[in-house]
Amino acid sequence: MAGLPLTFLTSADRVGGLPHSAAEVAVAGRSNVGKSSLLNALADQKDLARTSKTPGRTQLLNCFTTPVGTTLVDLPGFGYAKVSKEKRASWDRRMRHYLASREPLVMTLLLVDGEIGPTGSDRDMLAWLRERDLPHTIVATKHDKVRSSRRDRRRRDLAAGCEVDPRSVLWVSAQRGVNIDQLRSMVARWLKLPDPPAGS
Ligand SMILES: Nc1nc2c(ncn2[C@@H]2O[C@H](COP(=O)(O)OP(=O)(O)OP(=O)(O)O)[C@@H](O)[C@H]2O)c(=O)[nH]1
Ligand SMILES: [Mg+2]
Repeated sequence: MAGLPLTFLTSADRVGGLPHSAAEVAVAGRSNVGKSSLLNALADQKDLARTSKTPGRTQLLNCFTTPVGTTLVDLPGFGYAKVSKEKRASWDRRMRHYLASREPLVMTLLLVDGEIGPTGSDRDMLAWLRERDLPHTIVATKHDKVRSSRRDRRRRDLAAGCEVDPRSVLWVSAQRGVNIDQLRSMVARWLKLPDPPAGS
């Protein structure tokens, strides 16, 4: 499947600044977990979303649109320790307010670092989503960073930490393209994108 047809539309500092949407998917996760990199991999575009070695790069609600009027939002990362408490609290509020109030939101991808996750802040986020019955899918990132001999164990530990079945965790690598096609099909369905022509 080809890259998802996503175009940058706007960066909003609050939910009210986002456009009308027929259906929206959000990408959430700790700072530096690989949200923006994953988005670029899904779209098969190098610089669609800005990525950085410095955590805390994405601070606004970055909105991308599709040709069918649906949208995808790259959220600010949570749990970044190196900014002031106030700043962290303000990003966190913005993100939770968005998740709790954004009407077109049909799915949140909760990214967990495949090498180290889930952390306490990941588990907090997961509990918060579950409490509110918000639809979410756990996506583990950075598959390429874990040695193949360790992956089964890592998958089991990650799933146990998230209290889900190991088989339900999709583990991707934005860098190597691992399982990106599978995630693309899932996101395409949520975003109501037409099936690609056979053979493409
Ligand atoms: N090895 C490897 N590194 C990755 C992968 N995905 C992301 N990274 C690296 O992880 C770092 C953070 O990636 P970003 O995509 O900017 O992370 P983010 O979650 O958007 O971070 P914030 O915007 O700060 O919340 C960068 O140095 C990326 O190159 C991956 O699949 N494999
Ligand atoms: Mg980012």
